[in-house]
Amino acid sequence: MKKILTGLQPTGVITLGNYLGAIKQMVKYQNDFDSYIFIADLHSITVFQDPKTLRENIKSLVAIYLACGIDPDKNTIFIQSENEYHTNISWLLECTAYFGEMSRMTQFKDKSSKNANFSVGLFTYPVLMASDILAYDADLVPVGIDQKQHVEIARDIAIRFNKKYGDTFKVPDVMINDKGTKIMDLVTPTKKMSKSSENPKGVIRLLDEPEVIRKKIMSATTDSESCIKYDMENKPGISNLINIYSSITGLDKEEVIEKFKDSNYGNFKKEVADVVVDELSKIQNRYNEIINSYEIDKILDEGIKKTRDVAKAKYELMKDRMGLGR
Ligand code: AQP
Repeated sequence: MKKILTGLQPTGVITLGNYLGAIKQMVKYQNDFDSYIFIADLHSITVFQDPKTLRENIKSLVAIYLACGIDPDKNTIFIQSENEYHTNISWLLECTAYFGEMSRMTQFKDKSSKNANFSVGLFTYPVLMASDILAYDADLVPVGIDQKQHVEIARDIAIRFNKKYGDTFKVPDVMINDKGTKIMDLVTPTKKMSKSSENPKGVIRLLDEPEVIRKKIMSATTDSESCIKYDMENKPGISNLINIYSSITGLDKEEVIEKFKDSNYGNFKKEVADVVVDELSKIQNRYNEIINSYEIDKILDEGIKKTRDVAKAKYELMKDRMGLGR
């Protein structure tokens, strides 16, 4: 059975973008793959996280996975920092990765430009991500299109390592959601919707109250035309709402446009709000049932037990291939 693996950072309550870009795919494919999903807490500390909030976010993210439909019987769920072999592997891979290729990563360029004192971890983040993927010989990595570049670098690192030291890693493929959609910020639709965005009005969080979600969608930035047309360059706001509607309902963009061709922006936004609220309310109800359950620890204990042995074996193989130790 082929393996898929993905991880999300507990940098805040996850967004509609994270859900549609990554989690929904994991749910869709969990019957057909050996699926691994983790909490990328080591990645999250590449920018400062308040320790108390981080710990709360970690637990909340596990509950969100489960509430979204990630089935613990079909997925291995674990916390990245509990498996020390990810960082061990990462160092060995760092020594085969190039400064030039890391410097070209768009996420690094974006995040480092916001702060003069960014961490070295922010720069080497893609190598840790490569370790997460390569440790388990994942065949496919379901991510939003914004993370495609990082999976490509993991491929390059794997190919280079295999060439230098002999066959050690499976070369993974990226798996972008059917619609290949990047969900954009509702206020500034030229920028992606992000957990760590400064303006909360542009971001729909999975645990936002229905009324808050409605308000954010109704006030989403659009344009002065009054025609529902897909044009990401000239009509990014309306195009983003088309993408959201399409990703939630499963309709193609063309079908969405046809359905709303006679609607004005107000009516269209209301319909978008309805489908988002409907989908997220179900998740929220399940979340409230799960968040205080003892099951969470049990699931995480099982996850770490399974993944530590797998990652350790890969680390030992790498050390052997590289001539490390005795
Ligand atoms: N706007 C988006 N549209 C589609 N997919 C998205 N993803 C993130 N934003 C969008 C996908 O969600 C997964 C989560 O990735 P992450 O938590 O490791 O970090 P990220 O990509 O950096 O997500 P954020 O929300 O922007 O977090 P912060 O603000 O902390 O940097 C990935 O699969 C990503 O593609």
